[in-house]
Amino acid sequence: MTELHVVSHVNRHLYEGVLDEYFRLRHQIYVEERRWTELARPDGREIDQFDTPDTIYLMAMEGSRIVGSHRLVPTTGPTLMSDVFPQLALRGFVRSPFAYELSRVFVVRDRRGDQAAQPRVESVIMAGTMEFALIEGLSQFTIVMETWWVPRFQEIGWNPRPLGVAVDINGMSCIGVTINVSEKAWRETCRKRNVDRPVLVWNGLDAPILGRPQPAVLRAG
Ligand code: COA
Ligand code: U4Y
Repeated sequence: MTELHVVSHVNRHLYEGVLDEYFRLRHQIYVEERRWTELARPDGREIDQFDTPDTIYLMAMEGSRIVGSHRLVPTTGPTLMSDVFPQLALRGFVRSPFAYELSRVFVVRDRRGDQAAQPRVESVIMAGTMEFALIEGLSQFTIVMETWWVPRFQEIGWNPRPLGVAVDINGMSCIGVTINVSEKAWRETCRKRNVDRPVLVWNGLDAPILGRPQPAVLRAG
């Protein structure tokens, strides 16, 4: 089965080759396939201002081949929602050490849909993303997404809550949402998508990896 590797600044030295291939794949998928041309770069790597040392990548791997990925950006710093599309969060955007923004989810072409792998790579990514959040004690995801994701999320037991109304962005109907992390949502994703075990791989990391800010009372002395 496809495995989902957790990659942070702590273990990225173990994934240098993989990461370079990852940014090339993003260029192929987002710039060439989806035609999000504002993301084009002359070096053929799609890297933006949210690829920082604080970013966490969940890499779907078949052996040494990347077959998909998901990006997690802390909401305590700049995010797509706060810095690029604040108009999507009329109710105000989330800033919390317990909330991460999800973006750049993809599956390589020959692994999409039902035919390629069982469970589907996309299922492993979604189940593994919820698994990651539960292990790390996160409470929420925020997402800037095209509206066609809403029924897809509902199908797997995630319950997107709109932060505003849908807005046209580059010809696409987009919306800002939050999604609560819960064991129930993880179980539902696994059940609906035939994922029968945890999928995360923590090479060179001791889970959980995210430092939590200590309450003031503990910092004092
Ligand atoms: N617009 C509308 N619906 C889309 C879509 C798009 N650009 N891309 C996928 N879908 C929906 C469709 O309902 C599709 O069903 P269909 O077969 O009836 O068209 C369904 O998703 C399944 O998509 P598919 O591509 O077969 O497989 P998947 O579930 O394995 O992977 C993605 C889904 C989105 C991960 C994959 O299509 C992908 O990597 N796309 C390119 C990257 C991307 O656009 N990511 C999302 C924005 S960050
Ligand atoms: C960036 C400027 O689709 N523009 C940027 C930057 C809307 C537009 O955002 C542009 C991206 C995720 C991009 C496009 O025209 C779904 C999803 N997310 C998009 C993303 O980038 O991941 C953003 C909305 S698309 O050109 N744009 N980046 N500066 N830096 C999704 C995530 C997780 C899931 C499911 C769906 O679990």
